[in-house]
Amino acid sequence: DPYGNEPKRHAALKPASKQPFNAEPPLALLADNLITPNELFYVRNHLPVPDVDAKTYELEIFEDTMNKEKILKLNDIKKYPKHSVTATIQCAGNRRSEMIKVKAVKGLSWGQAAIGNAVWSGAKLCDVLKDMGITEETTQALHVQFEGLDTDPTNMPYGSSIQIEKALDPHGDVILAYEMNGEPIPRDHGYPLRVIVPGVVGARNVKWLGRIVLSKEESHAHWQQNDYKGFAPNVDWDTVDFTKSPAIQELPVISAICEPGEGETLKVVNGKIKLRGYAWSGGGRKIVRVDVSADGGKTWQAVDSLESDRTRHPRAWCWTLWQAEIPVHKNQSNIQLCVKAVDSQYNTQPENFENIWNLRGVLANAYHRVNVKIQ
Ligand code: MTE
Ligand code: MO
Repeated sequence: DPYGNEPKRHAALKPASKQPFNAEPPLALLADNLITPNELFYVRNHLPVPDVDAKTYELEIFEDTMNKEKILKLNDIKKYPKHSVTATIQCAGNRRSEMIKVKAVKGLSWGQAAIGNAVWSGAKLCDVLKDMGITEETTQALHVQFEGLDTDPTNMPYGSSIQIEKALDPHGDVILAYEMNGEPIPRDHGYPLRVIVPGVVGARNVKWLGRIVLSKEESHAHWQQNDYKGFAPNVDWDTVDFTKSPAIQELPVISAICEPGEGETLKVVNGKIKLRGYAWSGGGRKIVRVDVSADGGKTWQAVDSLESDRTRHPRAWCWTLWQAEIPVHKNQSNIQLCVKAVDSQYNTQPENFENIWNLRGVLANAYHRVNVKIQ
């Protein structure tokens, strides 16, 4: 049984699938902590979790255009300067369950909690590469491919790739991480080593990292070539050509209301109700504003309370938690709450899912709408 040796999971994680294990925490809990506790961090596994022995673990790095190779043990990686980065990781399919309401899509029906924020510590990939003599001046590689130690029944590992510019940029903060929130990375999240690519879609943050290949070509893996790409709403499974869209890298701006939840009945206090949630943008863009509405998006107000870390654009990898108090009229019984965020490039979110529907249900970042009753 390939799933006979899975790690223990927190009872609060709600599985979207059990084998492979995929689960998200309750949305209300997500807004409690700027740093998501390890045991409540969403889990997205495509394959069984490998059981890796840190003592015998080896990472292979191969540069194809210079024909250079290096093998590193975990202790070799720990000799490089330890760098910590607070980075939010989000699955491309986060909030897919809302897009599904427009029309069916293929993929796990994630709610709004396939996202989390953690402090990741390890060696900077650019330091390790520099040590191998791999720099912008020397390499002709265009992509950095990552392979996991998790394999499918035909022995193919999970894999994906990022662009070389991101990997070599010291301000890109790409990390070979062995710690998550000050602890060894839990098995579900990539023990003993995972690559963290801040600002970039979860799928490229490869867990149980076994091999890195610098190449003129992108990863040939399914998850780079035939998955995690966006398409126009008219493209269906009969007409889709995966070679026609680029692989998703940086994610667009997104936000969600974590509390109240859909269908809740709320008490009005001093003519106002309370909302909390998160907002985040990919590519190191900072959240500069969050707007909320209590009338389905007709009128808006900016929220006063934004909590994040002190990083700036274009290295703002950490999400923003927000809290708002919004006036409501007592004579209304059913209202629709909405949220949209604005990032440091003044990008904002699309109004509805009809315009951004795609067959894989990715990039689901329309306004988050929550219908509630007023007491
Ligand atoms: N890495 C490996 N080796 N295998 C995987 O299945 N899933 C990817 C990515 N890295 C995956 C992987 C996807 S799609 C996401 S969204 C994130 O890991 C999820 O990370 P998490 O489980 O730590 O939240
Ligand atoms: Mo994902």
